[in-house]
Amino acid sequence: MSEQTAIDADSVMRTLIDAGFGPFFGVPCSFLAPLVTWCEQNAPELYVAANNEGEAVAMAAGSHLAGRRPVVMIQNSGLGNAVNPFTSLCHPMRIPLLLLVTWRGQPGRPDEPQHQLMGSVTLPLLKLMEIDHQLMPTTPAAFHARVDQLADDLDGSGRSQALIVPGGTIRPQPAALPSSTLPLRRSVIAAVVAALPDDAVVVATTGKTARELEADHDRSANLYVVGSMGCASSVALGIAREQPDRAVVVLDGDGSALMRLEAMVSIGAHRLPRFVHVLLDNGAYESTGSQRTHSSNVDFLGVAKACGYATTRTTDDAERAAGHVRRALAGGGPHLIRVEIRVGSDPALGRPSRTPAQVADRLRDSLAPQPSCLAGHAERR
Ligand SMILES: Cc1ncc(C[n+]2csc(CCOP(=O)(O)OP(=O)(O)O)c2C)c(N)n1
Repeated sequence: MSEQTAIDADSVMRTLIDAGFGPFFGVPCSFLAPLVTWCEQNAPELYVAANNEGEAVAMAAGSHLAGRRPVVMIQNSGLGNAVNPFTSLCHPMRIPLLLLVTWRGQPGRPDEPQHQLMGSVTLPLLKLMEIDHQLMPTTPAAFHARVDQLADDLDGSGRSQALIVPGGTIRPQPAALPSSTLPLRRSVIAAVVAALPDDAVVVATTGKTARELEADHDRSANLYVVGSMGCASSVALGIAREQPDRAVVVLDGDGSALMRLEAMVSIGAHRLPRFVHVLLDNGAYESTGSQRTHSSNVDFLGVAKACGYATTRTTDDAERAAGHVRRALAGGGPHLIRVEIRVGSDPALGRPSRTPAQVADRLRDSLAPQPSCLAGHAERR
């Protein structure tokens, strides 16, 4: 789809609002960024930022019960997070929602490996969940006609309906970025990595964090959690439980941490001495267009303490962050180090050159007991 055939965010949003739709519950995808930007600029009260897609569906369900005609705007990757509230909340209660679902990994169009499987099962998955779906029209007139029809169908059927949004469907909308003197994520990552011993495992969250770590500091004990947003700290916990003497460092984002805040409960409960959770907090989902997260409303240090983290630190300085990491590695964890950073990255930032499976194999090899350790183990037995 070329930009000439793309529909503009203003037409989309005004048509939906005029037809009585709203509020709009969502988690960003870069394909939907212009719609979120439109809301932030024109009607901030109409956009409700959810922390994960299941929460977006549940809030929308409540909104429908309260007499509104809500819309859920999500990436197809997040359909995975939304299956339960669709199948066991909206379906039994006959709560019809309008969804705008992006189509990352659309068959026949190049995309990242983490989108490939969900891209090919998106339409069958919607069908299995009894959610009718069609491609989003790309002209204002066709969109208008479709929305009128959808409004009637939703009211009459009790079944949710989805408009599928392939890349390039919605014309880009420029978003203003706040100016700031905070450090960039890239410089914090550099300082933290320089503070680590060679055998430290570094697990990076999805989006630009993983991409910057790979671009600047690729090493065999790194794991780039390019998909499953929010799961990086849980993957790291699974590793650290098996090798509690090894330094395990998570490079997390605020949006990622908020998507699965429950991970902090398990991390706190495990009391692993050399587990270091570095939270790179830019207050935004930078990787999808810098939409605001709820981070400014969240006391991450307070949450971590309440969950049982042994130490919590916050800083807005890369070298101080590295100092906190060095001290944390002496033990007594788990540790949370929140680093305030600003939005910003190299527009030419690359994509991982190895496949996720190659990266996983390489990490598995570097975590495997070395022959000399095995020999020692055998002697002790
Ligand atoms: C389940 C799911 N929902 C949405 C996305 C789209 N997505 C990719 S990266 C990202 C933003 C991550 O934000 P944060 O962790 O704060 O890191 P930042 O991009 O700011 O570095 C989003 C929303 C996704 N990959 N998976």
